[in-house]
Amino acid sequence: MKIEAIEIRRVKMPLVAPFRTSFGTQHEREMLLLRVRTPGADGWGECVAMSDPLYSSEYVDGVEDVLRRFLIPDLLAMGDVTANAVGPRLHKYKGHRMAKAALEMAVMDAELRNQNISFANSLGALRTHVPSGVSVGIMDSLPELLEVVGKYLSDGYARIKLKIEPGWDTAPVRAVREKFGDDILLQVDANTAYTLRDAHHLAKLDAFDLLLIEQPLDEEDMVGHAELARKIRTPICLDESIVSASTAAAAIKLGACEIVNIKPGRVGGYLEARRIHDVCVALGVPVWCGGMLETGLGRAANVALAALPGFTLPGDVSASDRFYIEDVTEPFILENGGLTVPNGPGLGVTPLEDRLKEFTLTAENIGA
Ligand code: OSB
Ligand code: MG
Repeated sequence: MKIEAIEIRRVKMPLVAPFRTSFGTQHEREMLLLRVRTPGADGWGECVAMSDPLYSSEYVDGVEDVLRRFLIPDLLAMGDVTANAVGPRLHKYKGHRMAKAALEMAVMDAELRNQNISFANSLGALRTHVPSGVSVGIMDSLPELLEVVGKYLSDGYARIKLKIEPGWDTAPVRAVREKFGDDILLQVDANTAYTLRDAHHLAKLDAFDLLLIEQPLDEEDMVGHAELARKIRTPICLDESIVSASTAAAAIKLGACEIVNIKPGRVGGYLEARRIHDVCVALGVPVWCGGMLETGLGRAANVALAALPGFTLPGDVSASDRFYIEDVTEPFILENGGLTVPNGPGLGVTPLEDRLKEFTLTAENIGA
């Protein structure tokens, strides 16, 4: 496939409510969208990097720089490009997985649209509908938390994930269990807010029958997670620490996690995400699809990935209105506790021009 140009577009979208995690509070979502222009269809990529390097080392300005200076010129110099070739071609540039993932996603979307194949089919999806979990931010009070969780449960969400940090962990979990019972699927996400010295405290969560605790310790602390796993009964799931199929295999072998959160952006793209899925299936480790406040574009691809057979736990694939009043695409709507997997060519969704314009800060074409 010949690429004529690649557009880098910076967008900013208001959030329906502030989203607080152990690493900070988001009031709006600023991100990069990429459009790969081909003689046939255009392809769309969404970069999951956030404005500040607080969840990961990557951040919007840094991603834009590495895309402009290295990744896009190198890809354009290839001439004939396929989605499968993007990762190997860019491998020599260390790290920058979120930037690479966005580029690969856009190339893959263009390629699949031109071939009339959906993301879901291309990745090997089985299901046509996936259950939705929802990620609930840290709140100012327990009553406020219970109200928000109650609303998500009445919407039909299949699983609740509570963001936790020291000082906001056992109390919110206890309150949610007391109010909504032992049957709801419940898990927590610490985003690296604890240390091994907190092991005794984290063991108090064992009483609440959680599906998992996500990323309690530092992203580089694989050995610490393995140690913690011997001290608590709640299964450990890694998010930040898993950046490739080989780190996933290492974490599992070391006993650092029993469950893996797969976020395509964090691991360099949907193709590596599928390889992690395959490794985990082979080792009997359940996976689920993480989220990064995606627009309808990233959400469409995540829903397709979440439809693969190894995704046996509900993912952070919520409806568009969890984060946005207006999405850049037609909204994803919750039906029977989940979302329908798009089956049109490529992502199966396309930005609405007016919406795109409304949210765009800057847009520039980089020519071949
Ligand atoms: O750790 O899973 C995380 C959002 C931004 C950064 C990191 C995380 C999250 C979420 C929200 O938990 C997931 C979503 O998009 O629903
Ligand atoms: Mg997480």
